[in-house]
Amino acid sequence: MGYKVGIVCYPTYGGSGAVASELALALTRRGHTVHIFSFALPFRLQMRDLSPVSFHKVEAPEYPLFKSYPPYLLSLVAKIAEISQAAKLDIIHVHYAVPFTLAATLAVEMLDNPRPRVLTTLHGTDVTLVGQDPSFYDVVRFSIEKSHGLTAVSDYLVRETQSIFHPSKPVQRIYNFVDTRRFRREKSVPFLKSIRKEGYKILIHVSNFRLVKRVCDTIQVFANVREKVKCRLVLIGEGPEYPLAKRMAAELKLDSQVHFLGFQMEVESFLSGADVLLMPSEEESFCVAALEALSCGVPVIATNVGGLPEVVAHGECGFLTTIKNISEQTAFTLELLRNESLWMKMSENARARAVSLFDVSKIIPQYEKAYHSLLNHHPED
Ligand code: GMT
Repeated sequence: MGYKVGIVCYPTYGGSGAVASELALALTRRGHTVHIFSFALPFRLQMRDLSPVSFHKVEAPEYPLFKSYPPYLLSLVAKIAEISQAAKLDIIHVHYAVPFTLAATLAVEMLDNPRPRVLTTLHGTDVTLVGQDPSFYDVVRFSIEKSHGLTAVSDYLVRETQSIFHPSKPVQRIYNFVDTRRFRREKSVPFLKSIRKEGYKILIHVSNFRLVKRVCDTIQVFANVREKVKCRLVLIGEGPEYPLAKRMAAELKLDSQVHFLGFQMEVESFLSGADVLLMPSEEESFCVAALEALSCGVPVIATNVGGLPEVVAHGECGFLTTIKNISEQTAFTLELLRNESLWMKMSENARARAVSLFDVSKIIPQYEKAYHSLLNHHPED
C-alpha cells in the first residue's frame, strides 16, 4: 500500500527544492500519493506533468496590520493541518528545517489521532548557517528535537547537525539522487553543439549565484584556462552575485566568451554538452549540480569542502582543491582538457559513480524505509 506524503519545500532555484520536487515525482511513480506545500510551484515541477501530485499553494493573507510581514508561517501551519486531515496524510516530509520543521510539528499538534509523522530532511545552510544565527538557534534546535525523524544529505551534514544541535535522536544519512536515465550524455542543445563544432571546449557552472558559490572564481579560472586552450564558459542560473559576475567578465574583456544563460528548465541538455563543471564553492553540504554533471559524464573540478568529497571522488571523476585555490583549479582544468584519455576515463568513472551510488532507484527506497519505520515505531516523542 502506498503512503500519503505531504512534502514541504522552497520553490526557488536551489538544491533542496529540486530534490523535494524530484522526490515527489519519484514517489508517485512508485504508487504513493503526494501533496506539495509551497508558496509557488517549485521550479523543477514547472513544465512537468503535474497530474500525479497535488500542489497546495500557501498564501499569507494581506491585512494593513501586517504591513510588510504577512504571517506566512501561520498560513503554512493552517494549510498543512487542513490537508493532512482531509487527505489523511501519513507523513509530512519537510525539506529544509527553517521554518518548515516548526510549521509541520505545530500542524501535527493541532490534529486528532492518528496524526501524520514529521520527517525533516536537513539540506545544508539550515544547519550550517541560518540555523546557527544566534536569534534562531534555540527555536531551530527545539523544532529539530520535535521532528519525529531526521535525515541529512551527506555524512558531513550528519556530523555538523550532531555537533551543532546535539539531537537526541539519530540523524540518518540519505544522499541526494539523480535520474541517470534523464541526466545522460546524449542530448546537448544546438547552441553548445555549434560552439563545439568550432573546436571550443566547454566549461560550465550551474548555481543560484549565491556568495558561497564563488562564481567569480569560475570566471577567473576560465580566464586563465583560455590563454592555453580554446574554450568557452557557460553559466547557468541567477542570483545575488550575477551582476558582479557580469561585471567581472566585462572587465576581463570576456563578454563574448562567457555565456550567461540564466535559469534553464532542462539543465541536462546543457550539462551533457560540457567538458568540465567548475564548482569552486566555499560551503556545500552535497551539491546536486555536481552530481547531475557526473551523471552526464562531465568531470567536476570542485573544492574539498563539506559533502563535496562524498560526491566527487578526487582523481577518479574530477579533482578537488582547497577554497580560493585558483591556480590549482586552473591546472586541473588544463590537465583534463589537454589529456583526451584522462578525460575519457574520468567521464566514464563519473557516469559509473552516479549510476552505482546515487541513482534515484537506489535512494528512494531509503526514504520509503524511513517512512515505514516512522509509522511503525512510535517511541515516546
Ligand atoms: O542550504 C542551502 O544553501 C540551500 C540549499 C538549496 O536549497 O539549494 O542547498 C543545500 O542543499 C542542497 C540539496 O540538498 C545541497 O546540494 C547543497 O549543497 C546545499 N547548499 C549548501 O550547503 C550551501
